[in-house]
This record gives sequence, structure tokens and C-alpha cells, in this order.
Amino acid sequence: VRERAQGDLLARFQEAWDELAEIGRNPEGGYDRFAWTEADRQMRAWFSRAAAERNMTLEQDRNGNLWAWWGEPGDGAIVTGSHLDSVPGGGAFDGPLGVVGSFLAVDELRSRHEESPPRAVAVVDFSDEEGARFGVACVGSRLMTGELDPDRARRLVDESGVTLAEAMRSAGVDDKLLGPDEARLSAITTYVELHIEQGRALADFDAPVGVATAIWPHGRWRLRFKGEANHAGTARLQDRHDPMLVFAAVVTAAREAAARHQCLATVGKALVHPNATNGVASSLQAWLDARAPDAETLNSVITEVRAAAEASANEQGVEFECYQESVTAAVSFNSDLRRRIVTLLGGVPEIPTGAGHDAGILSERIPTAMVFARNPTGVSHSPAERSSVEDCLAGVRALAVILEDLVWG
Ligand code: HGY
Ligand code: MN
Ligand code: MN
Repeated sequence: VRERAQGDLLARFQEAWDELAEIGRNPEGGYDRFAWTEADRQMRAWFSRAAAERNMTLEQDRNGNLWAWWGEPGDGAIVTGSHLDSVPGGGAFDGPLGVVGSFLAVDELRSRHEESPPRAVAVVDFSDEEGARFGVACVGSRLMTGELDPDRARRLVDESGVTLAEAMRSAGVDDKLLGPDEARLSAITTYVELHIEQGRALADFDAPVGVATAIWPHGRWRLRFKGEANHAGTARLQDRHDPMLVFAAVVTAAREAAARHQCLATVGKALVHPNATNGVASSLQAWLDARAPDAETLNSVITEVRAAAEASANEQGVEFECYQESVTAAVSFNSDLRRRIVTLLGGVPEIPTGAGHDAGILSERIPTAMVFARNPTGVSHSPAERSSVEDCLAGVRALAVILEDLVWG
């Protein structure tokens, strides 16, 4: 282990990156690593191997999150990690950088400290962070804190009608055990997550790493539009009940409301039924993702989009329904911990983000911090997402400095 730890950090980063490179990669070069699929299984198997190579104790908790322990698990643990699942067509870094980086940071510490740490250090892979398959993000951490009701979680369904309970069972997780994990939570002193930056603030600061201040409140709404299937060549315009028109009104209304309120609203996913070229659609489902600096603004945006949708639905004779799938309140990361980290790292930039993270979910219960690695493209949830190897390693070194201070400081 020590030999491995003392090997070249760059070489070991590249080795890990190469091991993950082909898993869930689609023909466009993006990653499809949805929770409890074959790609996810391979990512989790990689995690198990990474733990075994380091003689770290592997554990799968009651909610399917994976833990690799250095030192005796017990009260006061310092935890670091991220997630290994992805959005459809995601980039290589969102999630994996934090998990790979955590293992490498542990290697750094082991190369400096012969003895076991005075308090346990764990690397965690939170399951189903993106919610790409079942709709709700951060399932593993939300179940752990009790923020997601286990009965509701079990009943979530994917596009093929498979429930989350079935998917987890087929991956070897006993869904009957899902639920709050107070003992585990109360044994954690601090959680720190390394993540690729998902905007381009650090590029503007000319800084390789930064620290998160806050996460905007955000949520997901499922929209249903029910019209009437009809012949594209014969149905007169005035006789149609076309859900696509209402959908189009919603997409535009979301963009306009976001611009009015200086926040973000996106319709990035839609399922059209029956999806015929020469037919008026009978129904449609779409998802609205909205994020704002405060809860009041977020509510205003949703209210305005709903009003526009209802007006258009009325005009077209289409049924419209809006269902809130998840809302995450504003997160303000622990300010003492943040100040401690900024000082340790010699005064790095502090930046807010609109992206959700397991660190945000945990911050309700334990002191939590995030370190971002610069992403000069500013693009994320896309194959174009990128961080240079130097900046990834700057992130790993920063994480090692933080963990060392938290464990030995
Ligand atoms: O922000 C998100 O969409 C997710 O939680 N990563
Ligand atoms: Mn993401
Ligand atoms: Mn992420």
C-alpha cells in the first residue's frame, strides 16, 4: 500500500481515469451511468477494487451507498467522496473526480503517516446522485438523512416501469432496509466533497480550486399534457387538441420567467406519445428543472410557468397537470469549516453554485464543505465538461491538506 501511495500521483490519477474511461461510454463520447444499471454495477465494482487495493474495509450501507474505511469505523469519522452515476450523456468528471480524488487523497495521507489515523477516514460513493433514472436526485444521501421517505423511494419508477425497489434488489440491495441511518450520520464529524466546478467562475479568478459557499434552492416538476391523437393530414387545425402546443408554451414561459427573475429554468426532458411523424400527439410528459437564489423567487417562477401552461392548455382543450418531484432548500455550507479550509488552502476563491450535491443534503445534519476544481469550459452535464489533469491534481492535493488537518489537526 505504501509503495503504491508513494508512486507518482499523476500516474495513479491517469491509471484510475483509464480504468473508468470505457464504462457506460456512449457513441457520442458522453457517459450513461444510471443508478442500478450494468454501467453503475461496473463503476461500483471499480470502487470495491480501489478499496481492496488499499486494504480499506468495504461496506455497503442500508441505502446502497458504498464506504471504504481507513482505520476503525467509529465515532468521529472524517468522510470524503462523491458519486459515480451520471446524467444521460454526462461528462467524465461530475462525480468520479470526487471519488477518484478521495482515494488518491487517502494515498497521499498514508504516504505521510505510517500509523493508523486517530479517527477513521472513509471514502463514500453515494448511490443515485443524479436521479437520472428514477427522477429524484441524491437518493442515497436523502434516504440516509431521512429526507426521502423510503416507501416513496421504493415506488419510484423508471421509464420502463421498473421500480427503484426492484432495481435495487436486482443489484443486491435489500430494499426492505432502506431508510434513515442515524447511527451512521451521528458517527461522522465532517464531510468534504471534491467536485468539478460546473460553471466558469474559477477560470475568471484564474484559480485551480475554490470552495463552495452555498447551493441555490432548486427542484424538479413533472408535467403531464393530455390531448387527442389525430391524423396530421386530415384533422382540421380548429378540431385538434395538440399537447405539443402547450408544451411549447411551457418551454418558452420557463425561459421567459427565468430571465425576468434572473434565475434558471430548464425543460430538458420530454416523452411524446405515441411519437408519430404523421400524427398529432396524444400525450406528453416533460420535466421542468428550476433554480433560484431564494425560495420566494423559485416559487414565483413555478407559479408563472404554471399559469402560462394552464392558459395554453385551456385554449387548446388539453389537460395539464404539474407534480413536484423534489425540492431542495437553499444550502449554506458551514462557515467555520469553510473559513478553516480557505485559510488552509491559502485564500482560494469562495463561490456559490446552482448544482445540487450530496454534500448539500448532508449539510442539514453535519458540517460539510465542497472543493471545486476549475472547469474552463464552464460546461457540465455534457461530454464537453473538462478539467485539466493539473487542476484535478490540485483538487486532490487540496483535499489531502483538508483531510490531514481534520484528522490530525
Ligand atoms: O444539480 C443536479 O442536477 C444534481 O443534483 N447533480
Ligand atoms: Mn451532476
Ligand atoms: Mn455531481
